[in-house]
Amino acid sequence: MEPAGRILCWQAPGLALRLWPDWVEDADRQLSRLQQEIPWRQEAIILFGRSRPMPRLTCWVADDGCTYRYSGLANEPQPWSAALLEIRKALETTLGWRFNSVLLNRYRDGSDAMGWHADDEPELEPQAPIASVSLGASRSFRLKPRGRRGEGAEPITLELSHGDLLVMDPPTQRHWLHALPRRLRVRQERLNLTFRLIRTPAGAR
Ligand SMILES: O=C(O)CCC(=O)C(=O)O
Repeated sequence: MEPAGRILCWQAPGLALRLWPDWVEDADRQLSRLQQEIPWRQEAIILFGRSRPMPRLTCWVADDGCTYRYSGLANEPQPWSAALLEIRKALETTLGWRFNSVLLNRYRDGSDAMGWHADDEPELEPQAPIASVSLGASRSFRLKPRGRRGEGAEPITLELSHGDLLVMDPPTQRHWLHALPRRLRVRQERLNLTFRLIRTPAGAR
C-alpha cells in the first residue's frame, strides 16, 4: 500500500485533516477478509438509564497491555488479524506512526450510525494522529467545532469512500467533534477502522 498521489487537506482553527482517497491497496479483498476474520459483536450502551444495543457492530484490537474504555465499556482486546497487520504496516509507511490499537466499526446499512463525540479519552496519546480507514459503502462523515477555539468555524462534511484514509491530526480531537449520521438510503455495509496510539511504556513512536 502506497500513498495515493493526491492528498486533500483541511485546516481550520483547532482542526487539521488529511485525506488520501483510494489509499487501501486491494480494498475489495481487505473488506471481505475483515468481514470474515473479525469477531464482530453488538455491544450494549446505557442511554438515559436504559441499556440499548449499539447501532453498529464493533471490535477492539490492541497490543498486549493496551486498555481502553469508551462509551462506558471496558474493552477486552482481540488479537491482530492478518489483514489488520497489513494495513497497520502500510500506515506506518505512509504516516511514520506505529499504532498499537484499532477500533473497528461495522455499519450494516445506513440505519447504523455513530453519534457526536471526540476521540479524546485520557488513555490516548494526544500528540498522535487518529488514522481512519474506510471500506465498503460511502458515508458522510461530519465534524463540528466545540468550545471557544472553534467559534466561527463552519461544520464540515466529508464523503468517505471505499479505500479512503482520513487522518485527524492533533489538536483536532480537543476542539472538534465528529459523527457518522444515519443515511437510510444506504443499503450496503461499511467498515471503519480507527487506528490509535494508547499511552503505554512500549507505545512510543
Ligand atoms: O465510522 C467512522 O467513520 C467514524 C468512526 C469514529 O468516529 C470512531 O471510531 O471514533
